[in-house]
Amino acid sequence: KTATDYVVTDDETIKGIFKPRSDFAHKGSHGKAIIVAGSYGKIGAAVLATQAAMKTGAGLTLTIAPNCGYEILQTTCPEAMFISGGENFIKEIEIQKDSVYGIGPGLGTDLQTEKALLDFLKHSQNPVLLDADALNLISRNQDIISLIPKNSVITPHPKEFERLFGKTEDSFQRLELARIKAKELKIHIVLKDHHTQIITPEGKVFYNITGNSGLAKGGSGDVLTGIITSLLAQQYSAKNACILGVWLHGKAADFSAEKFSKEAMLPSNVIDELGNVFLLLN
Ligand code: NPW
Ligand code: AMP
Ligand code: MG
Repeated sequence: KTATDYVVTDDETIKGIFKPRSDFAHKGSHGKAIIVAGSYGKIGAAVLATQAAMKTGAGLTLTIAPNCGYEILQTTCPEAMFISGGENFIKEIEIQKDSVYGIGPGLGTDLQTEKALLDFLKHSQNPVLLDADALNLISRNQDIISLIPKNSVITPHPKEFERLFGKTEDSFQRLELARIKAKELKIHIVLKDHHTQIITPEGKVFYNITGNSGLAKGGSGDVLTGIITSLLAQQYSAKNACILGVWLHGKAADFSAEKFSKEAMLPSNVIDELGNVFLLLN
Protein backbone atom coordinates (compact mmCIF):
# COMPACT_ATOMS: atom_id res chain seq x y z
CA LYS A 1 0.00 0.00 0.00
CA THR A 2 1.57 3.31 -1.08
CA ALA A 3 0.52 6.97 -1.09
CA THR A 4 -0.12 6.69 -4.83
CA ASP A 5 -2.86 4.15 -4.09
CA TYR A 6 -4.95 7.09 -2.77
CA VAL A 7 -5.59 9.98 -5.17
CA VAL A 8 -7.93 12.99 -5.08
CA THR A 9 -9.71 13.64 -8.40
CA ASP A 10 -8.75 17.17 -9.52
CA ASP A 11 -10.06 19.27 -12.42
CA GLU A 12 -7.04 18.41 -14.59
CA THR A 13 -7.77 14.69 -14.25
CA ILE A 14 -11.37 15.30 -15.31
CA LYS A 15 -10.32 17.35 -18.36
CA GLY A 16 -8.04 14.46 -19.32
CA ILE A 17 -10.86 11.90 -19.07
CA PHE A 18 -13.70 13.88 -20.70
CA LYS A 19 -14.22 13.20 -24.43
CA PRO A 20 -16.00 16.04 -26.30
CA ARG A 21 -18.69 14.90 -28.73
CA SER A 22 -17.41 14.51 -32.26
CA ASP A 23 -19.06 16.54 -35.04
CA PHE A 24 -19.64 13.24 -36.82
CA ALA A 25 -21.42 11.58 -33.88
CA HIS A 26 -24.66 9.74 -34.52
CA LYS A 27 -26.99 8.05 -32.06
CA GLY A 28 -25.48 4.67 -32.93
CA SER A 29 -21.95 5.85 -32.09
CA HIS A 30 -22.87 6.99 -28.58
CA GLY A 31 -24.01 3.76 -27.08
CA LYS A 32 -27.21 2.27 -25.78
CA ALA A 33 -27.86 2.66 -22.06
CA ILE A 34 -30.47 0.32 -20.61
CA ILE A 35 -31.87 1.27 -17.22
CA VAL A 36 -33.55 -1.56 -15.30
CA ALA A 37 -35.47 0.11 -12.51
CA GLY A 38 -38.73 0.76 -10.71
CA SER A 39 -41.58 -1.05 -9.00
CA TYR A 40 -45.04 0.06 -7.88
CA GLY A 41 -44.50 3.23 -5.78
CA LYS A 42 -40.88 3.63 -6.91
CA ILE A 43 -41.24 4.54 -10.57
CA GLY A 44 -39.64 7.89 -9.71
CA ALA A 45 -36.31 6.10 -9.30
CA ALA A 46 -36.60 4.81 -12.88
CA VAL A 47 -37.52 8.27 -14.16
CA LEU A 48 -34.52 9.90 -12.45
CA ALA A 49 -32.03 7.27 -13.66
CA THR A 50 -33.43 7.40 -17.21
CA GLN A 51 -33.36 11.19 -17.42
CA ALA A 52 -29.82 11.29 -16.01
CA ALA A 53 -28.64 8.71 -18.58
CA MET A 54 -30.12 10.75 -21.42
CA LYS A 55 -28.70 14.05 -20.13
CA THR A 56 -25.23 12.51 -19.87
CA GLY A 57 -25.22 11.92 -23.61
CA ALA A 58 -26.05 8.28 -24.38
CA GLY A 59 -27.03 7.80 -28.05
CA LEU A 60 -30.04 5.70 -27.11
CA THR A 61 -31.65 5.17 -23.71
CA LEU A 62 -34.08 2.37 -23.02
CA THR A 63 -35.83 1.63 -19.74
CA ILE A 64 -36.95 -1.78 -18.58
CA ALA A 65 -39.56 -1.18 -15.89
CA PRO A 66 -42.86 -2.73 -14.78
CA ASN A 67 -46.01 -1.89 -16.73
CA CYS A 68 -47.37 0.26 -13.90
CA GLY A 69 -44.69 2.78 -14.92
CA TYR A 70 -45.41 2.75 -18.65
CA GLU A 71 -47.39 5.98 -18.94
CA ILE A 72 -45.28 7.81 -16.38
CA LEU A 73 -42.02 6.95 -18.16
CA GLN A 74 -43.27 7.61 -21.67
CA THR A 75 -44.58 10.99 -20.53
CA THR A 76 -41.66 12.18 -18.41
CA CYS A 77 -38.97 10.64 -20.64
CA PRO A 78 -40.37 10.73 -24.21
CA GLU A 79 -36.88 10.34 -25.72
CA ALA A 80 -36.40 6.99 -23.98
CA MET A 81 -37.85 3.68 -25.16
CA PHE A 82 -39.78 1.45 -22.77
CA ILE A 83 -39.78 -2.32 -22.38
CA SER A 84 -42.08 -3.97 -19.88
CA GLY A 85 -40.44 -6.33 -17.40
CA GLY A 86 -43.55 -7.27 -15.40
CA GLU A 87 -46.77 -5.85 -14.00
CA ASN A 88 -45.96 -4.09 -10.70
CA PHE A 89 -42.33 -5.22 -10.36
CA ILE A 90 -39.72 -6.73 -12.63
CA LYS A 91 -39.96 -10.45 -13.37
CA GLU A 92 -37.84 -10.57 -16.50
CA ILE A 93 -34.87 -8.61 -17.84
CA GLU A 94 -34.54 -8.82 -21.63
CA ILE A 95 -30.92 -9.11 -22.76
CA GLN A 96 -29.92 -6.94 -25.72
CA LYS A 97 -26.43 -7.10 -27.15
CA ASP A 98 -24.12 -4.09 -27.52
CA SER A 99 -25.82 -2.32 -24.62
CA VAL A 100 -24.77 -1.34 -21.13
CA TYR A 101 -27.15 -2.12 -18.27
CA GLY A 102 -27.64 -0.07 -15.09
CA ILE A 103 -29.75 -2.19 -12.76
CA GLY A 104 -31.32 -1.52 -9.38
CA PRO A 105 -32.98 1.83 -8.56
CA GLY A 106 -36.39 1.26 -7.02
CA LEU A 107 -36.57 -2.41 -8.10
CA GLY A 108 -37.90 -3.69 -4.79
CA THR A 109 -36.87 -7.06 -3.42
CA ASP A 110 -39.56 -9.51 -4.60
CA LEU A 111 -38.34 -13.10 -5.06
CA GLN A 112 -39.29 -12.96 -8.75
CA THR A 113 -37.09 -9.88 -9.21
CA GLU A 114 -34.26 -11.78 -7.52
CA LYS A 115 -34.72 -14.62 -10.02
CA ALA A 116 -34.77 -12.17 -12.93
CA LEU A 117 -31.46 -10.66 -11.75
CA LEU A 118 -29.93 -14.09 -11.27
CA ASP A 119 -30.98 -15.14 -14.80
CA PHE A 120 -29.67 -11.90 -16.25
CA LEU A 121 -26.25 -12.24 -14.61
CA LYS A 122 -26.00 -15.91 -15.67
CA HIS A 123 -26.54 -15.01 -19.32
CA SER A 124 -24.86 -11.63 -19.68
CA GLN A 125 -21.09 -11.55 -19.92
CA ASN A 126 -20.69 -7.78 -20.28
CA PRO A 127 -19.84 -5.52 -17.35
CA VAL A 128 -22.92 -4.01 -15.69
CA LEU A 129 -23.67 -1.37 -13.10
CA LEU A 130 -25.51 -2.62 -10.02
CA ASP A 131 -27.08 -0.26 -7.47
CA ALA A 132 -29.71 -0.05 -4.76
CA ASP A 133 -32.12 -3.03 -4.70
CA ALA A 134 -29.93 -5.02 -7.11
CA LEU A 135 -27.31 -4.88 -4.34
CA ASN A 136 -29.90 -5.68 -1.66
CA LEU A 137 -31.01 -8.77 -3.66
CA ILE A 138 -27.38 -9.87 -3.94
CA SER A 139 -26.90 -9.38 -0.19
CA ARG A 140 -29.82 -11.73 0.42
CA ASN A 141 -28.56 -14.40 -1.99
CA GLN A 142 -24.77 -14.34 -1.80
CA ASP A 143 -24.56 -16.96 -4.61
CA ILE A 144 -25.21 -14.08 -6.98
CA ILE A 145 -22.01 -12.23 -5.97
CA SER A 146 -19.75 -14.58 -7.91
CA LEU A 147 -21.90 -14.03 -11.03
CA ILE A 148 -21.10 -10.31 -11.23
CA PRO A 149 -19.10 -9.97 -14.47
CA LYS A 150 -15.49 -8.81 -14.04
CA ASN A 151 -14.92 -5.08 -14.52
CA SER A 152 -18.52 -4.31 -13.45
CA VAL A 153 -19.42 -1.35 -11.23
CA ILE A 154 -21.33 -1.42 -7.95
CA THR A 155 -22.51 1.81 -6.28
CA PRO A 156 -23.45 1.06 -2.65
CA HIS A 157 -24.24 3.66 0.02
CA PRO A 158 -22.85 2.74 3.47
CA LYS A 159 -25.87 0.64 4.47
CA GLU A 160 -25.91 -1.27 1.16
CA PHE A 161 -22.16 -1.86 1.54
CA GLU A 162 -22.73 -3.24 5.03
CA ARG A 163 -25.51 -5.55 3.79
CA LEU A 164 -23.19 -6.86 1.08
CA PHE A 165 -19.93 -7.29 2.93
CA GLY A 166 -20.67 -6.96 6.65
CA LYS A 167 -20.23 -4.39 9.40
CA THR A 168 -17.09 -2.29 9.83
CA GLU A 169 -16.08 -0.03 12.72
CA ASP A 170 -15.61 3.19 10.74
CA SER A 171 -15.16 4.64 7.25
CA PHE A 172 -11.43 3.74 7.21
CA GLN A 173 -12.14 0.07 7.85
CA ARG A 174 -14.94 0.20 5.30
CA LEU A 175 -12.55 1.55 2.67
CA GLU A 176 -9.97 -1.16 3.37
CA LEU A 177 -12.66 -3.87 3.18
CA ALA A 178 -13.85 -2.35 -0.10
CA ARG A 179 -10.27 -2.56 -1.47
CA ILE A 180 -10.11 -6.24 -0.55
CA LYS A 181 -13.51 -6.96 -2.16
CA ALA A 182 -12.79 -4.92 -5.33
CA LYS A 183 -9.58 -6.93 -5.85
CA GLU A 184 -11.18 -10.27 -4.99
CA LEU A 185 -14.22 -9.77 -7.27
CA LYS A 186 -12.29 -7.73 -9.89
CA ILE A 187 -14.93 -5.00 -9.88
CA HIS A 188 -15.10 -1.24 -9.34
CA ILE A 189 -16.73 -0.14 -6.10
CA VAL A 190 -18.19 3.35 -5.85
CA LEU A 191 -18.42 3.84 -2.10
CA LYS A 192 -20.96 6.64 -1.84
CA ASP A 193 -20.49 9.11 0.98
CA HIS A 194 -19.79 12.82 1.59
CA HIS A 195 -16.48 12.32 -0.26
CA THR A 196 -17.31 9.32 -2.45
CA GLN A 197 -14.43 6.91 -3.05
CA ILE A 198 -13.93 4.93 -6.25
CA ILE A 199 -11.98 1.71 -5.78
CA THR A 200 -10.57 -0.07 -8.83
CA PRO A 201 -10.01 -3.84 -9.21
CA GLU A 202 -6.32 -3.09 -8.51
CA GLY A 203 -7.28 -1.57 -5.16
CA LYS A 204 -6.45 1.99 -6.15
CA VAL A 205 -8.64 4.66 -4.49
CA PHE A 206 -9.89 7.90 -6.09
CA TYR A 207 -11.48 10.45 -3.73
CA ASN A 208 -14.13 12.73 -5.16
CA ILE A 209 -14.47 16.22 -3.69
CA THR A 210 -17.41 17.68 -5.62
CA GLY A 211 -20.94 17.45 -4.19
CA ASN A 212 -22.64 18.65 -1.03
CA SER A 213 -25.22 17.74 1.59
CA GLY A 214 -28.04 18.95 -0.65
CA LEU A 215 -27.61 15.47 -2.15
CA ALA A 216 -28.70 13.89 1.12
CA LYS A 217 -32.22 13.28 -0.26
CA GLY A 218 -34.06 10.32 -1.77
CA GLY A 219 -33.33 10.00 -5.48
CA SER A 220 -29.74 11.33 -5.55
CA GLY A 221 -28.20 7.88 -5.95
CA ASP A 222 -30.69 6.98 -8.70
CA VAL A 223 -29.37 9.97 -10.68
CA LEU A 224 -25.78 8.76 -10.25
CA THR A 225 -26.75 5.33 -11.63
CA GLY A 226 -28.06 6.96 -14.81
CA ILE A 227 -24.94 9.10 -15.23
CA ILE A 228 -22.39 6.29 -14.86
CA THR A 229 -24.45 3.85 -17.01
CA SER A 230 -24.55 6.48 -19.76
CA LEU A 231 -20.76 6.99 -19.64
CA LEU A 232 -20.18 3.22 -19.75
CA ALA A 233 -22.48 3.03 -22.81
CA GLN A 234 -20.37 5.76 -24.43
CA GLN A 235 -17.28 3.56 -24.16
CA TYR A 236 -15.58 5.24 -21.23
CA SER A 237 -13.58 2.61 -19.37
CA ALA A 238 -15.27 1.50 -16.14
CA LYS A 239 -12.64 3.35 -14.10
CA ASN A 240 -13.06 6.60 -16.04
CA ALA A 241 -16.87 6.29 -16.09
CA CYS A 242 -16.86 6.06 -12.28
CA ILE A 243 -14.39 8.90 -11.73
CA LEU A 244 -16.03 11.25 -14.26
CA GLY A 245 -19.59 10.21 -13.33
CA VAL A 246 -19.18 10.85 -9.61
CA TRP A 247 -17.46 14.17 -10.34
CA LEU A 248 -20.23 15.29 -12.76
CA HIS A 249 -22.94 14.32 -10.25
CA GLY A 250 -21.22 16.32 -7.49
CA LYS A 251 -20.49 19.32 -9.70
CA ALA A 252 -24.12 19.45 -10.93
CA ALA A 253 -25.16 19.26 -7.27
CA ASP A 254 -22.86 22.20 -6.42
CA PHE A 255 -24.44 24.25 -9.24
CA SER A 256 -27.91 23.26 -7.96
CA ALA A 257 -27.04 24.36 -4.42
CA GLU A 258 -25.84 27.77 -5.71
CA LYS A 259 -29.11 28.24 -7.58
CA PHE A 260 -31.65 26.77 -5.16
CA SER A 261 -29.87 26.21 -1.77
CA LYS A 262 -28.86 22.85 -0.30
CA GLU A 263 -32.25 22.70 1.39
CA ALA A 264 -34.47 23.21 -1.64
CA MET A 265 -32.39 21.61 -4.42
CA LEU A 266 -33.78 18.31 -5.70
CA PRO A 267 -32.24 15.38 -7.58
CA SER A 268 -34.21 16.52 -10.67
CA ASN A 269 -32.44 19.91 -10.47
CA VAL A 270 -29.12 18.03 -10.41
CA ILE A 271 -30.08 16.37 -13.71
CA ASP A 272 -30.95 19.77 -15.21
CA GLU A 273 -27.62 21.26 -14.10
CA LEU A 274 -25.66 18.57 -15.96
CA GLY A 275 -25.95 20.81 -19.01
CA ASN A 276 -24.03 23.64 -17.32
CA VAL A 277 -21.35 21.20 -16.15
CA PHE A 278 -20.81 19.94 -19.71
CA LEU A 279 -20.62 23.56 -20.95
CA LEU A 280 -17.80 24.06 -18.44
CA LEU A 281 -15.91 21.02 -19.76
CA ASN A 282 -16.38 21.77 -23.48
P1 NPW B 1 -29.48 4.49 9.14
O1 NPW B 1 -30.73 5.28 9.24
O2 NPW B 1 -28.24 5.31 9.34
O3 NPW B 1 -29.46 3.19 9.86
P2 NPW B 1 -32.05 1.68 2.28
P3 NPW B 1 -32.92 3.55 0.26
C1 NPW B 1 -28.39 4.35 5.51
C2 NPW B 1 -35.30 3.51 -4.03
N1 NPW B 1 -35.62 4.93 -4.02
N2 NPW B 1 -24.33 7.52 5.42
C3 NPW B 1 -29.33 4.98 6.50
O4 NPW B 1 -29.42 4.06 7.58
C4 NPW B 1 -33.83 3.12 -4.09
O5 NPW B 1 -33.31 3.16 -5.42
C5 NPW B 1 -36.68 5.32 -4.75
C6 NPW B 1 -24.77 6.71 6.39
C7 NPW B 1 -30.64 5.04 5.74
O6 NPW B 1 -31.77 5.05 6.59
C8 NPW B 1 -33.90 1.73 -3.55
O7 NPW B 1 -34.29 0.85 -4.57
C9 NPW B 1 -37.11 6.64 -4.82
N3 NPW B 1 -25.86 5.91 6.28
C10 NPW B 1 -35.01 1.79 -2.50
O8 NPW B 1 -35.76 2.95 -2.81
C11 NPW B 1 -36.45 7.69 -4.00
C12 NPW B 1 -26.53 5.98 5.14
O9 NPW B 1 -29.21 3.60 4.64
C13 NPW B 1 -30.59 3.74 4.98
C14 NPW B 1 -26.13 6.81 4.08
C15 NPW B 1 -34.49 1.87 -1.09
O10 NPW B 1 -33.40 2.77 -1.03
C16 NPW B 1 -35.71 7.08 -2.83
C17 NPW B 1 -31.44 3.79 3.75
O11 NPW B 1 -31.05 2.76 2.85
C18 NPW B 1 -34.87 5.89 -3.19
O12 NPW B 1 -33.71 6.27 -3.93
C19 NPW B 1 -24.98 7.62 4.25
N4 NPW B 1 -24.53 8.43 3.27
N5 NPW B 1 -27.00 6.67 3.07
C20 NPW B 1 -38.23 7.00 -5.73
N6 NPW B 1 -38.64 8.28 -5.79
O13 NPW B 1 -38.77 6.14 -6.42
C21 NPW B 1 -27.89 5.76 3.49
N7 NPW B 1 -27.63 5.34 4.74
O14 NPW B 1 -32.75 1.04 3.38
O15 NPW B 1 -31.26 0.81 1.39
O16 NPW B 1 -33.11 2.54 1.45
O17 NPW B 1 -31.50 3.89 0.03
O18 NPW B 1 -33.84 4.68 0.50
P1 AMP C 1 -28.38 7.19 -2.39
O1 AMP C 1 -28.26 7.03 -0.91
O2 AMP C 1 -28.25 5.93 -3.14
O3 AMP C 1 -29.57 8.00 -2.80
O4 AMP C 1 -27.11 8.04 -2.84
C1 AMP C 1 -26.89 9.32 -2.30
C2 AMP C 1 -25.98 10.13 -3.21
O5 AMP C 1 -25.85 11.44 -2.66
C3 AMP C 1 -24.56 9.56 -3.28
O6 AMP C 1 -23.97 9.88 -4.52
C4 AMP C 1 -23.85 10.31 -2.13
O7 AMP C 1 -22.45 10.43 -2.35
C5 AMP C 1 -24.52 11.68 -2.20
N1 AMP C 1 -24.58 12.31 -0.88
C6 AMP C 1 -25.43 11.99 0.13
N2 AMP C 1 -25.17 12.75 1.22
C7 AMP C 1 -24.13 13.57 0.88
C8 AMP C 1 -23.38 14.58 1.57
N3 AMP C 1 -23.66 14.92 2.84
N4 AMP C 1 -22.36 15.20 0.91
C9 AMP C 1 -22.09 14.88 -0.36
N5 AMP C 1 -22.75 13.93 -1.06
C10 AMP C 1 -23.75 13.28 -0.46
MG1 MG D 1 -29.72 4.60 -3.71
